Amino acid sequence: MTVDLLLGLQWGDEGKGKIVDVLTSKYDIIARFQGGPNAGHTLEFDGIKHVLRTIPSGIFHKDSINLIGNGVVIDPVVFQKELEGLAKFNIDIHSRLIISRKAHLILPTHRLLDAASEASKGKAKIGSTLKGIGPTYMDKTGRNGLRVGDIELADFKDRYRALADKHEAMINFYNVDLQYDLQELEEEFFESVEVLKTLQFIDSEEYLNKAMKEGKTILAEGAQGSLLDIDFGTYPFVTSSNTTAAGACTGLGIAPNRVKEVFGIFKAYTTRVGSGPFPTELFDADGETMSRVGNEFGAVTGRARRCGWLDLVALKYAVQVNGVTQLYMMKGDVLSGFETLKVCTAYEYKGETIDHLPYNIEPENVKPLFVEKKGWKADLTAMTTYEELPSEFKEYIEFIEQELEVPIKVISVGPDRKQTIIK
Ligand code: 2SA
Ligand code: MG
Repeated sequence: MTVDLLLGLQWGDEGKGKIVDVLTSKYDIIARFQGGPNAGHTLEFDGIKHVLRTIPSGIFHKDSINLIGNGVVIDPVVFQKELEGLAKFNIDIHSRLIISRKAHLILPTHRLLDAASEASKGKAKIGSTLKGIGPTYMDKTGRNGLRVGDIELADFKDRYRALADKHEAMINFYNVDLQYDLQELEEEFFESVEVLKTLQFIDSEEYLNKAMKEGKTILAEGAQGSLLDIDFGTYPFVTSSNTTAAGACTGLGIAPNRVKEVFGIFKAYTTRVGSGPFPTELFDADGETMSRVGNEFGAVTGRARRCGWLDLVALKYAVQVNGVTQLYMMKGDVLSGFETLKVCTAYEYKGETIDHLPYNIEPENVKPLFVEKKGWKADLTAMTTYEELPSEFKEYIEFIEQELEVPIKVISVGPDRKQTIIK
């Protein structure tokens, strides 16, 4: 059997959580392969809104197994809170959620190091979520990290101490003003580790490959977006993991030839939270409308997301790097009411017109070139079939399909599970 991938094609917050939730009934296993509690995957159903952080978005379906892969970084403290938040739903977490022993642990000092690093950068800060993501992946690649499997070792506390001491020295090195009570943070950490320990730890690569042999279906759920990929994103304003398709192979232990469909999720416009270049960003009333109507605030940090027109140059790049086979378009409903819509189809770069993403997309190097599309007035949120959609919206969709050369199979017109149109 094969694996399907679901990825965000922009700077995150495309609506991956909703789509995984909609799709899960088709899959036996939902697996997260990278990122950590920097993610905020929002799901809405039966009038309930819920934000997931580390736990895969299939957790609300009673027949699916949810797996946290080796490529994910787990903060036991945030994870415990996430479990507490799920308690009211009466989910049998212990039979539905399994965790790779090879996933790395976020220590309280990783969070502090994240804050110290950001403070030391001043205006050049990444705009990280301050969840300790960067420092944890640094320890992973630097071969210093602690993994979930280490919790089962007799000398876990010693290993913890050695790493935390090293971190303290590093925090001091940054020489920034940071107030914290490490003892308190550590007490909280070790309490949460006990909670984490009650879950099933597995060797996820073994588990998944065996499951495939047995004919089980797997959906790999990405977090953040392709333009935040550590290799292909707008470096250094990126996250610290591979958010693109290849990340699913390394983050789960799945061979590339096992991957079948790659579902690329994108918003009908563009948003970005945190620092870094954003060629189609708006600073006017149109941007404000997107922000307000789309309720564009970080699901984790509450930060206002920057908004702008759809950028097909960047999307084309993401489609290519991921090998996207089907597109899912989110939040088309937010664009209702605009007289005209702009779509960026090329950049002016060093006096030339280009249609690919250059090395440097800082505003002084890149000017977006737009085509205009006619807007529509109708409220889309109650529409349930493609036929019902206004002709201008259909033209917008078809234009994007032509430019990206990939079909748009699903159109989301609202946050609820039910507000999903299959084309
Ligand atoms: P980090 O914390 O080291 O991964 O931050 C590095 C950059 O990656 C961005 N990033 C995100 N962008 C969009 N959404 C994310 N998740 C939350 C959400 C974000 C929030 O779903 O809304 O609540 O603010 C996410 N996580 C990381 C981040 O903004 C940095 O630019
Ligand atoms: Mg999000």
